[in-house]
Amino acid sequence: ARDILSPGALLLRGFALDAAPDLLAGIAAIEAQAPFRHMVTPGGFTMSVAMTSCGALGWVTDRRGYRYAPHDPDTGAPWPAMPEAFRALAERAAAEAGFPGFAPDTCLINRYIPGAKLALHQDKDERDTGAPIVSVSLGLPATFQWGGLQRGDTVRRLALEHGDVLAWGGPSRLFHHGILALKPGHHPATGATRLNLTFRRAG
Ligand code: MD5
Ligand code: FE
Repeated sequence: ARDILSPGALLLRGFALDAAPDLLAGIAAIEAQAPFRHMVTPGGFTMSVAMTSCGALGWVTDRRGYRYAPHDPDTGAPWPAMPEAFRALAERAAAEAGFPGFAPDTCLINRYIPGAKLALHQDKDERDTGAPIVSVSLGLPATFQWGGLQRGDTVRRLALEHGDVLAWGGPSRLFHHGILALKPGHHPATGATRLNLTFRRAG
């Protein structure tokens, strides 16, 4: 199924189901090189979501701010390469949503345990916001919130499940969004966690 959420924003239910085992194997290999960590925001809060990255760049935050960096600050090593299965899925999803030729240079991997959440925010650390963002949900379901360009715009809620893919581009690219606190549960593919892959063109 293919639902248009707003201009340029598409929900592809189950689009990543076939690729999910390969994606999970890829995450296991990446986390062996670049472990999940809880980063600190510029305001001094430790994030409840654990993160790591692959690709030429990785998203990082610390007291100095949010940015993309070519090296993992925890190890000093370059981020692990983006697996071909990741890149191919993101390109296919973007094309399906009307953004052919998407060439992500980073994939942020978010890991949620029960209670973990991501407050309403905009993704605006990327150099070129003309490129779309592709997001893949794996494991436990979550409630996604999405609003509009303004912080005060009406916020809608959407249940995201294992294998669901969202593509955000065009006028929706800078919409506010967040994830409500994860509810406890068990998923056969990921156990007690939710994993999210976010593909971006950051550099
Ligand atoms: C997640 N991650 O489920 C979400 C999925 C992040 C983040 O938000 O920044 O790591 S990304 C969903 C997204 C991306 C870009 C635009 C919009 C939503 N949007 O306009 O709603 O861990
Ligand atoms: Fe975001």
